[in-house]
Amino acid sequence: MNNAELYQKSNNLQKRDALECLQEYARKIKWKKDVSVIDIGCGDGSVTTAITKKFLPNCKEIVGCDISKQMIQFANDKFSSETTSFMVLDIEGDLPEQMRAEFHHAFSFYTLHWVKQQEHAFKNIYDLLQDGGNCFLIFLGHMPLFDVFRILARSNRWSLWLRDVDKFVSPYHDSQDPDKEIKRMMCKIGFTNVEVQYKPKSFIYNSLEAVKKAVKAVNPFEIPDELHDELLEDYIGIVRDMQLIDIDNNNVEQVVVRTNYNLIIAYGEK
Ligand code: J10
Repeated sequence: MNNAELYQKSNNLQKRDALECLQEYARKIKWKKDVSVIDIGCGDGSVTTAITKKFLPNCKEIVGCDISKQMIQFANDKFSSETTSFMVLDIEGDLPEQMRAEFHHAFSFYTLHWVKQQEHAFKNIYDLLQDGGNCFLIFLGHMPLFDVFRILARSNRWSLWLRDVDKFVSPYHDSQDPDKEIKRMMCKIGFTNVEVQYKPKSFIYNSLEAVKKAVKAVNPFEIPDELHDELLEDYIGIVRDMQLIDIDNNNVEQVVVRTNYNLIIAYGEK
């Protein structure tokens, strides 16, 4: 997931959810004035800039961070300004000392489902916040994309390339009560006024090409470029077997691919 240009063109689902969730939950967030903000897992920087800043008119400083050097390079080239900067940071790693207790608000959109050491990442988010600061995090629970990856990983053709598939499945994909699990973890770390919601969502792609681009933009597996098209064809074959593809006869035989998934929305204060 290092191709910023592709990601920027094919992240409509992620952008829609970030915007919708911020709109819906803005009332619950205790907003501060002249704030310092961190956006964890900022990717290409477009959500940090276009969405987060809309909700933060009094923002003194916003720092977007991501594990990918290529994404950060792209974000700095395209979106950095006097108040906005981007830096490489692995939220699962050790925090630089100077970042501790630096921020009033921490946001994270569509990142934490890639993180295996959940408690370590959440503790880091807690440590990034000043006393009285808060975090607003959205990430995936159950998502059919992970089922398709698992099915591909069981096939003879792809088992070698996708051998570490479970490294890339959301820790909450198979959970019964992820909201309770996360609330318990956040309270244990020390967060207060914790609210976690597990919310069913749906997104429609209007062509198979759009699905392929969206999958390619987030594909975490290291496979040679020349195998990508074949992998995406096989991905679509499984989506077809899962009966997620419909033809809309009212609209000149338009292809409709519906994906139903569950989003985790978490808020906590320090
Ligand atoms: C940074 O963005 C992400 O992590 C987003 C993810 C993992 C979900 C992207 C959703 C896609 C590609 C749709 C999958 C389509 C299906 C028909 C299952």
